[in-house]
Amino acid sequence: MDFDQSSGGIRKGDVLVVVDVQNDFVSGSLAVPDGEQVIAPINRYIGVFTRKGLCTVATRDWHPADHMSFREQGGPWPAHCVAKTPGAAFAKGLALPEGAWLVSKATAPDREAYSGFEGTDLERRLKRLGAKRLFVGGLATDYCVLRTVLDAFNLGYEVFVLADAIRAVNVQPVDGDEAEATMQRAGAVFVHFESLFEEAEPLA
Ligand code: VGL
Ligand code: ZN
Repeated sequence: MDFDQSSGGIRKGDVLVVVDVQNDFVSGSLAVPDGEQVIAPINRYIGVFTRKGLCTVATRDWHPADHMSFREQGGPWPAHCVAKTPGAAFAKGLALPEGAWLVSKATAPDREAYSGFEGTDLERRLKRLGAKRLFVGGLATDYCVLRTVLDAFNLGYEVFVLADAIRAVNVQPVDGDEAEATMQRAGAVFVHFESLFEEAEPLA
C-alpha cells in the first residue's frame, strides 16, 4: 500500500515520533550499524513537521545504572543510555525543535520497555492533542521502533514508518527485515521522504 499523495503530505493530527536517536545507539556502547544515517533524514522530517506547526515527539531510553537489561544484571545488552550520562543524550546533529515532547522510558531498574508507550504518558498526551496519524522513525528497527509501532497500531493510530530513517541492531542478520515485515503485517505503511513530500518521479 502506498501513501495516498492526494491527501497532501501531512496535515493536522499528524505527529512525528523520533525513537531513541541517542549517542549510545549511534556511536556508543550499543551502536546500531549505520545508526548515524538516520540523523539527516530525520532532520528533514523534523523540518517539514515543524514548518507545518505539527508536533515532534522524541523518545529516549533512560535507564538506571543497574537496569535489568544490562549484562551485569544478567540481561542481553551492554550498559547503555544511563540517565543523565552523555551516552543517553540525543545524538549530536539531531535537530530537535524547540518544544519537542520528550518521553523517557525504561526508567525503572526491574522493567524493560522498548515501546515509547510502555510506562509513559505518551498516549495520554497524544490523546489530548488529538493525534490521529503517527510517523515513526529512529532506532532501532528491531526493538524500540518495532514495539512503538505495534503499540501505536493497537491503540488505534494510523501508523507510518519512515523507511529511510530507521536502522536495525540485527543481533541475527534477519531481525531488521523480520521487524519490517511484522510492522507491515500489522498495518503500518512504509513511506519515504520523497513519496510524502515531493512530486512523483516522471516516468522514464
Ligand atoms: C533499544 C536495545 C536496548 C532500542 C533499547 O532503542 O531499540 N534496543 N534498549
Ligand atoms: Zn535499552
